[in-house]
This record gives sequence, C-alpha cells and structure tokens, in this order.
Amino acid sequence: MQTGLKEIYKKIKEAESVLLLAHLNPDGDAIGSIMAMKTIIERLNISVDGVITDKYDFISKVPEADKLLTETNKKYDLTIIVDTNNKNRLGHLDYLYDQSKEIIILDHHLVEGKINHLNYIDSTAPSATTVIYDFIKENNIELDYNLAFYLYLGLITDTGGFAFSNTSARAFNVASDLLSYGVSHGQMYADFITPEYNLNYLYLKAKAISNLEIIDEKVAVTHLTFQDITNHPYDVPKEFVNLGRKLENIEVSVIFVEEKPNTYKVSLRSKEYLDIAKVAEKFSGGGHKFASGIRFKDNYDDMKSAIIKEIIAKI
Ligand SMILES: [Mn+2]
Repeated sequence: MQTGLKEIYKKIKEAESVLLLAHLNPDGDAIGSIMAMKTIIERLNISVDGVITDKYDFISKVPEADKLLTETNKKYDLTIIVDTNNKNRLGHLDYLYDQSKEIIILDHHLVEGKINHLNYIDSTAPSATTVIYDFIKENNIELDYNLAFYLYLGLITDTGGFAFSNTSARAFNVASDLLSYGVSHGQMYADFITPEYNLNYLYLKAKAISNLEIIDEKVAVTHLTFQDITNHPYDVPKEFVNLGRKLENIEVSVIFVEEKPNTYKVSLRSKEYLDIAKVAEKFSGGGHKFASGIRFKDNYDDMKSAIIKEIIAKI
C-alpha cells in the first residue's frame, strides 16, 4: 500500500528528529534526494541528519553536502530512506534501519517483495528526486535555488545527462521547472556528467575495454579486478558498463567489479527489450528494467557463468 504524499508530510511534521538514509555508494540521486529532504525538514525547525556510507569527491560541488555524516549514534523519531526500498542496499548503515522507530520510504526503484513501512514509490519516475519534486508540489513547499539544484542533480545523473531510456517527457517537464530557479544545466553537466578525470580513470577504462568479451553476439561482458583498482585508485564510473552496451547488436552489457577482495559488484544494462531486473532478482539483486545490479561474494567463476547463462536464456 502506498502512502499519500500529504500524509507523509504530516508524519514528518510530527517528528522531533529525523534521520535520512540512502543506498550505499551514494550517487547524485542519493545525495540530491537526501539534501533536498534535509533542506525541507530543516525549514520546519526539526532536527535532521543525513548519513551516507561514503563521501565521494563529487559532493564537494554540492552546496552544504559537506555537512552529511558517515556515522551517527543519536536516536531519531523517524527515519526516511530515499533512492532505495531495500534494506540490503543500505550497506553497513543497516543497523540504523534496525534501530528505527518509524520508517518512510521515498523511492523510484521496482519493489521486490512486500514493504511494511509508510512508502511512496513511483517506479516510473526517472529519479528519486523526481518523487521528491512531486512531494514538494503536492505539499505546496516553496522551491528555491538550492532545492532545485539538489533535485536537478538527481535527475541529471540518473538520466545520464538526459540520455538514458528513462528520459521521459516528465523528466524534461521537471527539469524545465527546476532550471527556472537558476540552476545551470551546462554547469551541472560539466560537474556531474563529464567531470575532469585523471590518469587512473584512463587506465581503468583501458582495462575494462581490453577485458571486453562478446558472448552469443548479444552480450558484452567485462570486469575489473581488485588488483586493477588498487593499482589505479579511482571510483569505477557507472558509465563503464556502457562501453559494451554501445557496440552494435549488443542487447546486454555487464561489468563485474571486484570492489574488495572476493567481493563483487555486477552492473547490468539492457538496450531495447530484455527486462534485466528479472535476471538480477534471480541472484538477489534488483533495479530497473534496463539497469540493474547484483552483489556477491566468492565463487567468481561460478557466479559469472550462472549470470551469463541466465541472460542468454532470457534474451
Ligand atoms: Mn535513483
């Protein structure tokens, strides 16, 4: 059951302290969503903390985001989770989920299983910040430059600079409204979609390209080992999975990244028709129709062939 956006705002107003959480490896949408909700709640004079698993370099370009925490031992009345509806995606911050008195979820991912919390999840929204935009409009909350910046950040990053298949009329409508508050599309694009890179980025990209293999003409698979990342420290960009996806005739592109020794993150993308979330779900992962992910530990060779087998069976 979904909760109305008005009812959610009412719940927030009743709280004395609020904790904001998002998924691990927080991206532009996770940070934008947390910062937008933090701004709205601060305006109500309610004490609020945003806690994230990692502070990546890009957040230095997000106003006030230096105030986000990576740990907390405070107790809160209410926890709001944005840009995920899955406890497993909270990483080591899942203890904060367990301690929560009450939880509200604002998200745009497909739901696996049943949600036992107040929630507003719109899987047709191009970003979690689009859901928050709807929350703002529904509750007549005033937009300003900072709020518009945070919402645009989620929108521009989750649509890959308005290039991915989730770039709907709705995405442009929301974008158009946000730009009217003075947000610069060109600056956001330069800062968050095509930021300056260093030599490690190029080395990792070269590795990902040289490891690329094509299976059954339609599946492009590559990987980066922990050794690669240790030799060339750089946050592996999401775009690397698109190196294979851009090849002619490829329907599915996959990258296996060994983030820690024997701990793997798999990013899966489909191009035109395959519901890749169905493949991810089979391995306890999840996501969207054209973009999903899986995490696993150990048995790299077995897992890799099982995942590829599943893709081939579904394609
Ligand atoms: Mn998102």
